[in-house]
Amino acid sequence: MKHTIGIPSVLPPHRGVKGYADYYVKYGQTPVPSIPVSELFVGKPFPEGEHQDHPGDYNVFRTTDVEKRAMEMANSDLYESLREAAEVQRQVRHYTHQMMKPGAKLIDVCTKLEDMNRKLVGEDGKLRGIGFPTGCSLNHVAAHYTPNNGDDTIITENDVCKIDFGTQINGRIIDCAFTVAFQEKYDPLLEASREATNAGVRAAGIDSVLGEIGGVIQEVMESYEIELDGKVYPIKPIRNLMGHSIAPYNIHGGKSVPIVKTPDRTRMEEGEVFAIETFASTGRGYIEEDMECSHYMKDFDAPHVPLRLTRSKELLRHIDNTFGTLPFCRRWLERPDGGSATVNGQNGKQTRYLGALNNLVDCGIVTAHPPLVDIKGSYTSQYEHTFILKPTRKEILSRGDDF
Ligand code: 57R
Ligand code: CO
Repeated sequence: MKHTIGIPSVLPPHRGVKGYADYYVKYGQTPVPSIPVSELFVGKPFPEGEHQDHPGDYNVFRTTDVEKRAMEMANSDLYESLREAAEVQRQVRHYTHQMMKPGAKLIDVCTKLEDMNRKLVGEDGKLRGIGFPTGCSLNHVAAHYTPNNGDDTIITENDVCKIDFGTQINGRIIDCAFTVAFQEKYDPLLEASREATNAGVRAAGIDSVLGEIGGVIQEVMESYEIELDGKVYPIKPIRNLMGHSIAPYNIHGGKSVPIVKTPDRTRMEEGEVFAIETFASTGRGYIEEDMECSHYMKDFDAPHVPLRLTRSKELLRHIDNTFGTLPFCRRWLERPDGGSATVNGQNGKQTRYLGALNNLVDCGIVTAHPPLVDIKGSYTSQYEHTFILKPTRKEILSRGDDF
């Protein structure tokens, strides 16, 4: 097969992305990626994301300001970690697009995606690895679904699937998401969240007001409608789901970016990293928790509670060593490596751990994050990008030729 840069040599089998080229072949990567991204850029800088100016007249001075430019030079190590993680994400995304066909088993998609993520990032315990479990939520399920072992769900022609995954280096997490569908009728639903996310990202910058970004997102989202089986539905933002700031080893860094207009006057600040994600729905535009839980996370400010049960103590030690405060899922605990080969070798598998896990949840050390669902019969879509507010400009780290 000949690989021409810029012309897709592989077309996506689904409708959620603009198309993609195996652009990374120009960096020396194999068509099916196999080389850790760090090895592709020895002695060279990692590719940059998309740069945009900070919006607002009051920010115009930044692009040329000597002091702001000097600060940016001083931060290059941080930007290199983020850019490397973002390049891993783009390559994992390209690999994933090819797997998303009707008939694919979701647990296989997630396992292959995660194994590729581990390989390309060069998994090394908590220093570099997966950022959080791979979401592959279907239809009315908006977020926080990944299969537990024994779940044989297969993606079908009629499904709308949100792939949401993370990569981290030195605790710096890149978080991105896109939606997969196979039927043309879903295009407006996908476009609504793709364009709303892009509008939210464009409106974001130093001193942007969070509640106003929500207004921009809402306006774009609500300009869409969709006809499904003869009925026209307005497309709504899911008003209780939000984008979020990202801090080191903390996927939810403390600030939330609403996707509807709110009175929140909190502002974005220089240096912050944000993930803007928008969710479009044909349902009520409001989620609640439902179904079996797969996602868990140790609380960033977990209290130090003396544990009575040996099994709980041992599981907590395993979580501390393997994941720290990064989210994890049940599938990972049940791998031979318990979630990390560098930390546990092939002797990390947790067995009969569910009681201990529930005990850690009851003690307030670990939080359970069950799937978040809109009403049954509805469809939801999601797109998400991670960006950093650098002193002179913002950089949309996760931007690729796919979305
Ligand atoms: O993107 C425990 C995870 N994230 C995995 C990923 O915020 C994340 O609006 C968090 O595993 C935890 C939100 N929640 C309301 C119910 C308050 C969500 C939006 C979805 C998601 C998964 C997310 C959120 N916050 N951080 C990443
Ligand atoms: Co996110």
